[in-house]
Amino acid sequence: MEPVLYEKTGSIATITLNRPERLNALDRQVLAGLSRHLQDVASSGARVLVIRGSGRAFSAGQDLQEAGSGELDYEEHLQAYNRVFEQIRGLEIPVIAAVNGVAAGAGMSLALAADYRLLAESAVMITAFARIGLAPDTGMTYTLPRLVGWGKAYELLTLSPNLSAAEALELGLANKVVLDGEFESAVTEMAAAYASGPTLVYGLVKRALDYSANHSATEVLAFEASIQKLAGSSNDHREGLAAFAEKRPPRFGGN
Ligand code: LHQ
Repeated sequence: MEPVLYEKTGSIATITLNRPERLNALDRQVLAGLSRHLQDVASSGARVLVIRGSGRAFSAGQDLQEAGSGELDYEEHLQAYNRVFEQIRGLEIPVIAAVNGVAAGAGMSLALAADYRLLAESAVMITAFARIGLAPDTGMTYTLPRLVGWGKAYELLTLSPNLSAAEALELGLANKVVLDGEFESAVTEMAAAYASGPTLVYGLVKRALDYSANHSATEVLAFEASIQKLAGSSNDHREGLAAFAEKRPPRFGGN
């Protein structure tokens, strides 16, 4: 069984972590597959990527059997995780984490690396690292405080509570929570909404938010002006103006 699946339907790409019997725990093979498929996505012409898990989990994080085998040099192993984080953050198209069940440790880190998190009502988020005597990794100390604030990030990384989907939503870790029975259709609907949007602009939004995370207001203003120049000469902007004038919904081509 392939540990990571890749599928492209129209302009929607989907990567599925596929070790359901291990709650989609991440090992070297999974990380290599994930990285390869993220590479495929970048050149596929897809306009949105969905990352999800098979079975009842999103991902339980690092495979603890592999971690316990004594074969891993953690610093070296983290390069594989870091590459995946950088690949997700480097994609210009929206990345939706479709969190169908538990997301723990580096599994939660992957969900936080995505641009939009859609959770099933029964999903659970657990930072998990400190529970097994580990420090956070895979970008969680970058994403988590930016999503929930410094103090809450400290609390979640030290006490490692099981966060329900409702709690995740309240904290800003989830963008949307839907009933378990409506999860599949909600994922498809959200992916389709992004895939028919002004994809070029979505890429610029991602760059601008990344940029604003560590630049001054003056620098951010200049960056905004530079990307607006790009957006302003896009087909989608022309289409947006035409649709407004003609009082009809826009048909964005993503360019
Ligand atoms: C698993 C796992 C798993 C293997 C469930 N591995 N089998 C770390 C080290 C090195 C460098 C890089 O970075 C990292 C980062 C990290 O990700 S550290 C955090 C690692 N993850 C965890 O500590 C979470 C461990 N799992 C759990 O605490 C529970 O399984 C959760 C809360 C996720 C789910 O609990 P349950 O719903 O009660 O399921 P379960 O525990 O019964 O798990 C089902 C099966 O999946 C079970 O196998 P079995 O043969 O007994 O049916 C588990 O052993 C297996 N499994 N997580 N990470």
